[in-house]
Order: sequence, then structure tokens, then C-alpha cells
Amino acid sequence: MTIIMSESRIYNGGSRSRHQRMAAMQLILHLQLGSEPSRSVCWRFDRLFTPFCVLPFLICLFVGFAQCASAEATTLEASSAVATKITAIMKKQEDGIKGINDEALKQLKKLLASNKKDKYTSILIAKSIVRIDGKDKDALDVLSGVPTWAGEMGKDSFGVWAKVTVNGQSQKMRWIQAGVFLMGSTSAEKELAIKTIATQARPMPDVVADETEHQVTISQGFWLGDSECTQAMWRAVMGANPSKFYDDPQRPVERVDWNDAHVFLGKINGLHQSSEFRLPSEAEWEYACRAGTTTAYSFGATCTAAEVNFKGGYPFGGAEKGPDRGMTVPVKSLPPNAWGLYEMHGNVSEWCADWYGAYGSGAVVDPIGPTQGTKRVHRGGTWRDLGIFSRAASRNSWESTLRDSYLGFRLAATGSKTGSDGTEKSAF
Ligand SMILES: [Ca+2]
Repeated sequence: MTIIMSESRIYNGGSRSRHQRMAAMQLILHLQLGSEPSRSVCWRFDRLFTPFCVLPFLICLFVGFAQCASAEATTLEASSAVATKITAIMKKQEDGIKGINDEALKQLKKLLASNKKDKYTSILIAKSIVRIDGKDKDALDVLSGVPTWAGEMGKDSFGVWAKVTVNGQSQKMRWIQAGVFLMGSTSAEKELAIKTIATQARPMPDVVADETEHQVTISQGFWLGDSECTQAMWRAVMGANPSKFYDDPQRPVERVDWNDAHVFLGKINGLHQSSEFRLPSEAEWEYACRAGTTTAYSFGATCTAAEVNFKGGYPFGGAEKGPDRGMTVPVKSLPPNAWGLYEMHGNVSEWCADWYGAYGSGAVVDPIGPTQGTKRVHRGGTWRDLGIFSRAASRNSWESTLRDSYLGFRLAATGSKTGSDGTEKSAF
């Protein structure tokens, strides 16, 4: 079942009444006239076929009667036949909407109180309450972890996800929960890496010298793209495509430098009246890449080119040799890690927010790297590198102005930290 709700810009004090009218109109169109939604945001709640599904219809039908008269029919992409029916509905405008809203609000609050265990039903109810009432503490608290940019949201076997959409192109973002992990490589992994690089390239005793193992706490959950930013998404936001391997828009965007990535971030934030989109910190990146594992790869102590797009003739950790593709692969071509994130290892290396610098060996909380530097971190290894450089702990960096066909990025977004009462909330 699909419930159609208008995105109401709850946090930004946007035009609630306009969105309310639009939600009502869309519901009438969808439920009564059988048309498909055109402009509203769709929230899908497959489990939601409870008595509650009748309620938004009734509410919005009544709200619609009262408010459709002032809605701009031209904003709806309806056929002329449907438009005629809308006109008929609009003529049935009735008074007394206030009383209907109060009663509806009362019922919604009752539903919210009884649905606390069902997060997504609660979110839907909370959105209705906020839409009608404007400010309701309980409803706002339920909504405190819901990003304003989310056009769709749901939960699957990997956890909570939300989609951000620009000009018809979407990026699925996954909620990465807070946690503690060991950043860097073990002494055994370092030893093997030094031996491996000597046989595959040349002796490089310092190849892992910057992978000092230390405990990192990620104190706040965050959103992270389930894939590298695609060329399609880049073009939707920026209007051009700088990539070398441009035959498939689902390949990751490359030949974007660190500064270009920040122009993209500024634009996508602007489009969604958000300040939340950003690059991941280096620590967030490795935490998400590992997805709870402590091995060289999230797939284990080794991996093949069937799992990771690297220079397949040079695997790390004793894996079989595989093909050298010599280019990027479209995102989500290869298996995801345990948290549903694709191509963290290999394909394009991914810019992180941090300046490059040495780690300490002590435990740290939410590290963001040095305050200044000369190079920016990029992580994950690339289609043209040996497998050793696709390890979770492997670090790389370059000047922020470097553009090349092996360098891209992955969108991250800060999660909501506080509820309506100012106290810290866990989003999910
Ligand atoms: Ca990658």
C-alpha cells in the first residue's frame, strides 16, 4: 500500500497550508479517483494496512473539501477528465473545518500513543499531526530523526534507509549507527602487506606505516550513500559530467577533485534547504567500510576481483588472481558489505573530509583529522591499484585539486541530534 503525504518542511516553517492542500488533493486523486500521485512525496509503509489507513483518507477528504477551493489546480498534473472531477469536488466546499481538524487531531494523538512500537507507522502519524497542529511535542520527537531531505524512507534487512532525489535521480542513504571500532591494521596484516608489496611491486617497508591501530568511537549515527555518487546523480545536481568512463550513467562520477565535491555538496544542500550533506570523515568511512569486521576486507582476510574492482592480477592475502577491468564498474555491480554499502573497497577511491595526517595510538572520539594540512584523504583503493590498496585500513591522500579517473566520492549526511525539547535523541 502507498500512502501519499506531502513533504511539509516541518523543521523549516515552510508553507504548511499549501502542502496540506496538496496532500489533500493528492489523496483525493489517488484514493477516490484512482490517479497516480504527481508531485507529492510518497511514503511507503507496506505493513500499514490497519484501521489507520482509513483515517488519513477521511481527514484529507474533509480537509480537501474545505481547502481545495483555494488550491491552484494548475499545479496538478492531472488529465482533463480528472480535472473536471476535481472541479466538482471543489464546489462541495464546506465550512466548519476547525471542528473536524480538532477531532482528527485527537484521534491521531491517540493512535500515536498506541503505535510507539511501530516506528514507521508512528512517523506517518506524527507527520499528520504536525501537518494539522503545527507544533506537537510528541509528534516532533518522533520526527526528530527523520531527515528533511528524505523523499522516501524505509527499512530492509540492512537497516533504515532514506532516499534523496534531485531531478528524478536518487541516492539511497543508509543509516549508520553509532559504535566503537578499531581503526588501522593489525600487526599481522601489516607484516603480510609489507611482504606482499615487495613481491608485487617493489619493497615498500613504509606502505602501512600510517595505519596505526587505535580505538575510535563514532558517537553519533550518520547517513552514508549506499554507493559511490553516480554520474547520473552528479549530472542531475551539476548539469555536466566530467567522467572519463562516461558510457553508463550508473558508473561512479570521477575526475572530480575535493573542491568540486564541495560545490556539489553546496548545491544539493541548497536544493533541499539542508546543511546536512557532507563528505564522511576518514574515521566514519573506515567504520562504515568495515561494517563490524576486523579483517583486511569486509569480505574477510582476502578478496578476489569478483568481489572488488581492483587490478585483479594483484590480490592481497592469497586470493586467486582475477581480471583487470581497467576501468570503473557501474555502482552496485559487486556484492555489498554487511551494512548494505557497495564498492567501499575498490572501483573509485573516495574523498573524505579530513586533511591527511598521522594517527595517534590512543582511543579517540569522533576524530576529524588535523586542523590543517596539504593533502586531503581519499579511501578505498581503485580499479587501477593493487588489491593491497583496497584494504579497509589502507590510506591515501592527494592535493584537493587533483582530478583523475580513479577518484570520486560518496555522499554522507549528518543525522538529527536533538528532539523538540533540546535533548539528544537516537534517530533510530
Ligand atoms: Ca570505492
